[in-house]
Amino acid sequence: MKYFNKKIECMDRQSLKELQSVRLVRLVKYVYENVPVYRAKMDAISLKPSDIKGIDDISKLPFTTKQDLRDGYPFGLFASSKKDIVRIHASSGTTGKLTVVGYTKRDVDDWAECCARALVCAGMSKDSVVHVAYGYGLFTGGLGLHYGAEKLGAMTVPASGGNTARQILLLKDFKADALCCTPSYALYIADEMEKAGIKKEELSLKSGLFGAEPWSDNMRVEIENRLGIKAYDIYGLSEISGPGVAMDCSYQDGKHVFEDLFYPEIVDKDTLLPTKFGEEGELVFTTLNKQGMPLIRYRTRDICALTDAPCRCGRTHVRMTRVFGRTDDMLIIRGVNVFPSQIESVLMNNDQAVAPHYFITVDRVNMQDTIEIQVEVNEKSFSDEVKKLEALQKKLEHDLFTMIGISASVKLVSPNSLPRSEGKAKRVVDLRKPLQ
Ligand code: DLL
Repeated sequence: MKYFNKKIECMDRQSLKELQSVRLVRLVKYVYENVPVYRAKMDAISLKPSDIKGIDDISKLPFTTKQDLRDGYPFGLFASSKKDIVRIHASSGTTGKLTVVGYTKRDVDDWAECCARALVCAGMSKDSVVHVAYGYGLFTGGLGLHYGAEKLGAMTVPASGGNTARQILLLKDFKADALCCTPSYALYIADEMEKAGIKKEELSLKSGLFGAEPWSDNMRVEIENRLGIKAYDIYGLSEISGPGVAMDCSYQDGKHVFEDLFYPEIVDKDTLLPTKFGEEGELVFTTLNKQGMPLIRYRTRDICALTDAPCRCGRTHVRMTRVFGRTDDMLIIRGVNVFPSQIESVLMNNDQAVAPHYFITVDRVNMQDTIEIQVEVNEKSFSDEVKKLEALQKKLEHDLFTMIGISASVKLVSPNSLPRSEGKAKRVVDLRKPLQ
């Protein structure tokens, strides 16, 4: 069995706990002194940094939420001064405002280490060719795995997303060993290869590091068969760092959470009380070593369970199950995080033509997510000629793509044709089968 950092990844649980304790005590003092939001939250419950003596005290600390990040937009939760921040990433917020994350040099390095560990979990080494087809930019997928692959010493191909014909050409000609992208894009690549008459044997791929969206074991089997590879599940979120918070090992029986850096808890999704290993609930993380924007008990909204059962791979870090769902209304469409409120605000930018009544249908066709948005036009636009209505539809589709990054199909419907509800409006239906 190969590891990137055996000492840490296979550390005995007692030593790991001691390391986590030292880091947590240091972290709490650091945020109390440097982040007014944390100081205020702790003062409000009369909690002093000295009350936190070790990792077992973690549940005394208040939670942090996406709302806190939104309130502090853009840099309110940063603990380092701007001169020490070397990188910014961001992901969707609930109302179009981005959730911004800042990294110091050490943060970038720790994150690269996590992605290097993840690549080794997927059988990669410094002799490998790693093709990164996650998007580069504010999204953490591309640059995260890129830095990890470079840290490992692998030959790194920064393909980024899109232009699938070229991706296939590069995969083939550069003899990539690993493909990093969303699972849905991996299937799309397989489809395009089939259409172009390219056989999986013509590629040299051995592994895939797939994540950024929920996927199932059925999908894993499909990808593995169609691309002739082993498909690994990689988990992460920008707020905590990016990809590489947790990663499948070769036994593919839960993702090891890199616990020396990210302390995971599962809390009951209603009471928010800590649960026991094996119980399902909301995943909460504390970043134990971050400087730029450390987070204390950050509520991910992802539902899953943790296990501390020993793993045959020798890694001692706990494992998380697949993500079963979310506690908020965030949708993930082909890897892109979308809140219905963002869609609404794009539609309402065109309120001279459309009414504030819409209905979103998410589905999965041939393993690809689809999203259709029905929106009522107002009386005035309804009487417009067809050409004008077609132009409006195209404009809305274009706006949704440029502002949220999703290819949605917009269907204009007549005024008063969508169902009205008396209580809370139901505006989204997700027909994708629950993942198992
Ligand atoms: O998706 C980071 C990432 C990039 C992870 C590349 C893996 C690979 P965000 O855009 O902030 O970050 O979205 C984070 O995506 O809270 C989950 O709901 C979901 N997610 C990420 N990985 C997985 C996965 C990146 N393996 C949100 N399985 C998270 C299920 C996942 N859901």
